[in-house]
Amino acid sequence: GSGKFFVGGNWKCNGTKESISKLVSDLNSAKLEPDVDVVVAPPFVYVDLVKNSLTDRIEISAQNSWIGKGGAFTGEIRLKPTFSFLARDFIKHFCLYVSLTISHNVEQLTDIGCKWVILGHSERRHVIGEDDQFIGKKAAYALSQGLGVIACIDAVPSWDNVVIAYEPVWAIGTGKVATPQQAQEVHVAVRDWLKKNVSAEVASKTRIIYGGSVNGGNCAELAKQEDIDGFLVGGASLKGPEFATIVNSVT
Ligand code: G2H
Repeated sequence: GSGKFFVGGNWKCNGTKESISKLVSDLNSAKLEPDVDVVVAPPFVYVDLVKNSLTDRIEISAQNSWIGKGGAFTGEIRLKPTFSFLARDFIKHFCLYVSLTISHNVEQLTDIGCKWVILGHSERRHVIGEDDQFIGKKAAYALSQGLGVIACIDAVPSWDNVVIAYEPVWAIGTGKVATPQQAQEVHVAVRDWLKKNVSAEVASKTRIIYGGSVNGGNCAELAKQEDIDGFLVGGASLKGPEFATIVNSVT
């Protein structure tokens, strides 16, 4: 695999103050392998609660961000990323998240302590109707923050904080997980794509993680695959002990 194992918990649109406080306290008391990057993405309304109560061992992600500066955009959330990239080619071919680190400028997300944002989730594309162009705009805004807009991803200024998640749409929230072989095959294809379109170095360093019905029972076999560098977990990330099992499946 590439780099440090990465496990993200995407809580999606779930939880109440009560259930989230319980989840946070379970995560705070869970024993987590030290050599794994662990990130959780709470619903926006609970980000502050989570930030203030969750151990610093776990970083916080947003589940979405607006395409530009703040202003008259009812219901949207702004950020100011240090970089991003236009992932159109990927988005066309794969069900994908782009996670990127955001800067220390005081914008809403950073103001409340978010370090990551998820962009391009298929639920936002298929259910909410975000298209490649709109997702591209979000990425373009990020790029406009002093970094220039790129139309192809070989101009990404830095890949150090980019994590790519492969999620077969039929496996999202369905309980049907990809076989380790199926996932491995696609991860290799994504890595090859990076190699051809970006560089061999980026291909070997970028973490490619799997998402889609990952749980405490199937994570170990998946984690053994050479090109699976971590997971993005939905349903099972709502249960603290099970999420910890997934974090600790690092091989
Ligand atoms: C797929 C996944 C979250 P679940 O979106 O990455 O959700 O694990 O519930 O299939």
